[in-house]
Amino acid sequence: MEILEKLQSGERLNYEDGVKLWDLDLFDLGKFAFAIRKEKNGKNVYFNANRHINPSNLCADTCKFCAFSAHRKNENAYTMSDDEIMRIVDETVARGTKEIHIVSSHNPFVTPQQYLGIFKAIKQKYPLLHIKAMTAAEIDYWRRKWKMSYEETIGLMMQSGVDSMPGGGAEIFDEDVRDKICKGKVSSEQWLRIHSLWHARGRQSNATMLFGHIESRAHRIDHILRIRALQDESLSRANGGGFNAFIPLVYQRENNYLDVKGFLGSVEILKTIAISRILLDNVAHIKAYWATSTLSLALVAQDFGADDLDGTIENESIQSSAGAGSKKGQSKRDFIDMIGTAGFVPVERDSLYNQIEIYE
Ligand code: V47
Repeated sequence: MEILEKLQSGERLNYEDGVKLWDLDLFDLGKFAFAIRKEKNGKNVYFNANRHINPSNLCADTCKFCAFSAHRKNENAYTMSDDEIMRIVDETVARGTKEIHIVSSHNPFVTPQQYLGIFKAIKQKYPLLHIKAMTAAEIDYWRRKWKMSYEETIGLMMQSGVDSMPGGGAEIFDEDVRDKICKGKVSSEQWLRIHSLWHARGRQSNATMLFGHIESRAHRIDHILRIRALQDESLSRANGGGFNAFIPLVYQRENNYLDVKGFLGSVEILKTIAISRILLDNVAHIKAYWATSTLSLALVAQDFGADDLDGTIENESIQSSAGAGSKKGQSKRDFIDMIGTAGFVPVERDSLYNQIEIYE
């Protein structure tokens, strides 16, 4: 089989090759993906001590897959005060959290100055705490709502203490699917441009892909290859900017308007992770995000190309609103024990993949 020969030779695969990868069985894909994972990350399984904060769910946009957002007339709509946010940060820092991951809705009643003020206050109080905040979707919302250019917003984020950007808002880049699932939100081209501008400033970010809804397998290949193309461009600047990790997010089907009946099984999820590892030769890390895959499968995924589990999270609202079991996070102890039992080396990392502690 020609595709097997190409995999054996290690040559870069194109779109047609990528589509053909689906014909291989899980163990063939796993074998090649694991070899790449081993070369890039050995037997390390990375995780970090992080805390998700979602300051508001009141959203001007209506993405069909989202169970988290609420209209202003919804009795469950909430917006946290600055004091509430700081209280969460104080508590979590006292527990040893190293990264705060702040993603909010597109709330028309919170000004950019207010939102940026929170980052500034956190950074002032905790200069060593890593702030991962502002998805490309939020940055584009500020363009639509507050007429701010991407460059302006990125400059203000940097001045306010944002260290890296999360990978949210990418969904699926195919324009037809995007029109059906999140019409009006940041376009694929805009999402990629925003990350490119952030990388051009020497900064790092992540890239996600929401899969298992109405997209096809070929759409996933197209998505992954658009990430790879941008990463080529970003790495060619050699200024430290680029994607740290690719994160395939398994679609959760409860409480939303997409009306997807079936649920992806473990084999399709593992194949997607393995194919991501094989195609993304220029992205160092593949995150099996336990919140959407379950921790058990995220551990198995380490044998199929992934090398990271994300973090302890502590409290998660976006995916758990749609059915994921991530509301309360995971303990570091469980991560360490389970990674060890799976035959891997647990490595606590910081947000940029510097190793903090190796638990051997
Ligand atoms: O972009 C929304 C997704 C994302 C659902 O950068 C859903 O380290 C599944 O991007 N089922 C936001 N997913 C979260 C995100 C993220 C998460 C963890 C780590 C990082 C990182 C980024 O949540 C959105 C959207 O794709 N999402 N609804 C759902 N029903």
